[in-house]
Amino acid sequence: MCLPRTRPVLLAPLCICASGAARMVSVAAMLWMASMALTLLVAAIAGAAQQSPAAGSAAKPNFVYFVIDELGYYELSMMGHPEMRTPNIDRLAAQGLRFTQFLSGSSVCAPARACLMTGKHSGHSSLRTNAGWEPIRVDEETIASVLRRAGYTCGGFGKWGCGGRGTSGVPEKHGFDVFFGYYDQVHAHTFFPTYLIRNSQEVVLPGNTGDARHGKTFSQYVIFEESLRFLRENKDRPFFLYLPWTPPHGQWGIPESDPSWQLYKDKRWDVNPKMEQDAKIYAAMVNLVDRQVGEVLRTLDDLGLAENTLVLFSGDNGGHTYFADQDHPAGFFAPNVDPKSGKRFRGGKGNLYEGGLRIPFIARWPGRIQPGRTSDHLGYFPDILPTLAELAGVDPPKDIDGISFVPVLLGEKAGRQQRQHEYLYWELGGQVAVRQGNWKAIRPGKNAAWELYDLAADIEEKHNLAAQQPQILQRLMELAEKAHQPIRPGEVYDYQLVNKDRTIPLGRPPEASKVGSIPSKK
Ligand SMILES: [Ca+2]
Repeated sequence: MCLPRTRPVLLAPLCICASGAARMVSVAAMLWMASMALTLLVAAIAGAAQQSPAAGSAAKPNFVYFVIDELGYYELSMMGHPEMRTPNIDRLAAQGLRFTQFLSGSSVCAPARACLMTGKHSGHSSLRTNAGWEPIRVDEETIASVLRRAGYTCGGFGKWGCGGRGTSGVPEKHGFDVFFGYYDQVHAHTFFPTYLIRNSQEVVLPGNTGDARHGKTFSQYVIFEESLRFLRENKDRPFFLYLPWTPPHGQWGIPESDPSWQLYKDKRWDVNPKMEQDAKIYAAMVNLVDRQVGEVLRTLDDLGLAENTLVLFSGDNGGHTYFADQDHPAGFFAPNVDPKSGKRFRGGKGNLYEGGLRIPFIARWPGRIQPGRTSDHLGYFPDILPTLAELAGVDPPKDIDGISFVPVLLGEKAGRQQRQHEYLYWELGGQVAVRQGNWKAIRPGKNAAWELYDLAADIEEKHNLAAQQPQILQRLMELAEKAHQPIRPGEVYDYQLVNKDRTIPLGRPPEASKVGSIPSKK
């Protein structure tokens, strides 16, 4: 900062060095120059220190990432959805870049989150089922542990899903300075738990009795307030704020006084009456999330952080066909149906057709990402880790499958071309899918025949080309075989603790058929 002011002064003594009388001046000038050189050296060292990860340079961008549980590709008002009201998310997209084919790492919560956090696809990840308590391995790097190496403070607020308490997957052992909310996904099946968890310690929510749908303390309000508190407390250092919020995932319960509930409680829909209340709460929760997204963005503005913060927004898996019936086979809110064209991504949450994988994905960074655009870049959850690592100036782990999409975000300013995936890969139970360019091969079940689709011509995956294009199918099947490695799972250290979070918050033992297996010590 002081260099421009000192330079003219430095030049003046040098100009009068011609005479003997000036020699004294010359010696003085040399001494002065030496002292200046020392000053500059100290300044340079100080500057370097400021840019070092440990010192936390203001030049490093902050990251805020909203991952909204179950939010479907078309469940935003900007996509033309007739019922959802999402003005703040719509504005976020208008100020940034919306991706049209950014895909989840899996089509259910936990495996998707494992791919997101570790940068690996589901043929390499350590967590591939959706039991909800299963852990990633203790030695695995995550987005948070990588960013922490770059000097970031990392906070997570919401639903973790990469390892219950008492396992090798707890977030505070994977780079998070603080994680507050639900660790086990079954715990997250109620918005009125008796407690939430902060860094593996229980935090009691006053007035909740264990009733899954009613209570005095609505967890999302508390999680939201903690999210904002983290922002304010860490405004002066580079941070990663991870917001895997649970709404609009069920079970559905919302405070009667909530403003978003007021918008929907009197709706008269032709939904199955048994599901009407839940459907209204679902829609209210989408609006509630939007309100809270708006609050976070306002807080970034108020703290003067918006310009130096990359905000990412996505769902976690493809839209669920919630509240489906005979009249609404694609789900009452049709999360995978384009309201404008009527075209539908096939399937939904739980399978590997496009409906299970397509998620809304938005990136905003004022001054860095050109606003108001869409991108058809083909990417998925494993790409987030290397992207944030590159922007933070730190090397990602070598064993990841993701590819940084910084050139897509920054355009020419990135200074290089975007690398593309040779292929993308998914597995879930007996299902397998592999995509190369616009070709997608899918085996929808363990004993099912392989199918092949050309997504450029057939986004609805209606025309199976397996018989017409056997060579292409063969190539994709070989890629799938190459991509799969046997799972190396994490460890459970305390079975009692794992079980506690799956049962006590609900006030009753979970139904095995609904929540998956419960671990027991062998
Ligand atoms: Ca989910």
